[in-house]
Amino acid sequence: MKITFRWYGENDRITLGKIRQIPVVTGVVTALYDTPVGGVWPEESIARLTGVCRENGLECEVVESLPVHEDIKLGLPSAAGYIENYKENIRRLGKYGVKCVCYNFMPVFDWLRSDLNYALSDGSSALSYKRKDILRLNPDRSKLSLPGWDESYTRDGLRALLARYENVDGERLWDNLGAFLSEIIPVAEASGVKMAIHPDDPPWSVFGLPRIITGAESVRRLLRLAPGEANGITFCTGSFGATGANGLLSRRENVKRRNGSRGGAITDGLKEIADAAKGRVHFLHLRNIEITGEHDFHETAHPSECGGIDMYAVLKKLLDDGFDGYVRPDHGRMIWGENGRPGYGLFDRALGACYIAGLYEAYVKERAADAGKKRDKFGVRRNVNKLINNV
Ligand code: DNO
Repeated sequence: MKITFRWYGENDRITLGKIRQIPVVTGVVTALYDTPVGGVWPEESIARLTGVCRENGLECEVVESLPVHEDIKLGLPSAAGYIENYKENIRRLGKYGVKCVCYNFMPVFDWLRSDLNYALSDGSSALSYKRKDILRLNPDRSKLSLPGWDESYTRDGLRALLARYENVDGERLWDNLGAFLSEIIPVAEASGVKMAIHPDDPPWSVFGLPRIITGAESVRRLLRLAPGEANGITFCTGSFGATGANGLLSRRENVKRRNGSRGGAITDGLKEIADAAKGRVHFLHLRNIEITGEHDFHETAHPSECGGIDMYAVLKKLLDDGFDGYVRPDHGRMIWGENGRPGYGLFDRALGACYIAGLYEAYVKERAADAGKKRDKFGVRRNVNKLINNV
């Protein structure tokens, strides 16, 4: 498992020099931000991007995100050309050493929150989602500028796009995803690139648009759409966890359970997703959240005690199942007066990276100790028997 950190390219205030000083991080997760969605990423830009990371002592093996053009999600005739471009991007990225590509299939919007500065009791702030505040927004009319959105939409452009989705329900979206995957997965396989779809965030329909990557059943269906190891997922704890349907516990219940006789436990819902995705989790986003109501939650610091997700239990389950991909601390809070890109400040994410490294070290050492014990129990005895028999 490799611990990585998201970097927004050369305009990111958080420089590679700073990221490099986070003791456990070996690589960055990045993208090109100046090519319009649907275009082909210039090879010189990819070479420069991966080169500058390496010069700074960091690997550049994960691209997040390689956005999917809306025409592909809509299944329009123009999708064919955009799919060709997408394939070319995968080939080019593979050529420059990228091994994992994170993307999503959410119509129009990427992740969505109602408040980017939700105050936590310790004086820090985090991202939050309140259903009633979202329902009050009309993306068509209100002046919304959220970081998950493509800022290049004009109000009219957005209105026209939303209108196009009126004919696209969940099933149509699945068909369009299937058509996309059957084209790109073979190219990814041939290019040594693993495709890791990001779950919908939050995992329910917003503004009447369908959202389909929401839980275990969706993962099973996704994997059926295209054979091949390259067809996999980003296991995002905060996205999958945001719905009670995936069995997230409240923080209080979670702490009780951890302190109880059974010790840390992965919830049944997250376990089912992990089981469904076994062998196909290529990327892991560790983010903790607290559910405060039906379709209401806010993000928290990464450690298990701070939110509803038992991070150790999730990581252990994935590692026990053979996960050996990339992990990154996902959204952090704003702490120590930092004023940065929502969810993507330096300080709290750096704390998150070290926390993940701590969990991982404990896991690896526990495993080694267990293996040692087993050796003593069987290996040593067998050797002794052999010695005795030889005498
Ligand atoms: C949020 C991220 C997502 C993710 C995209 C991948 O912070 O996890 O925006 O990058 O959905 O396509």
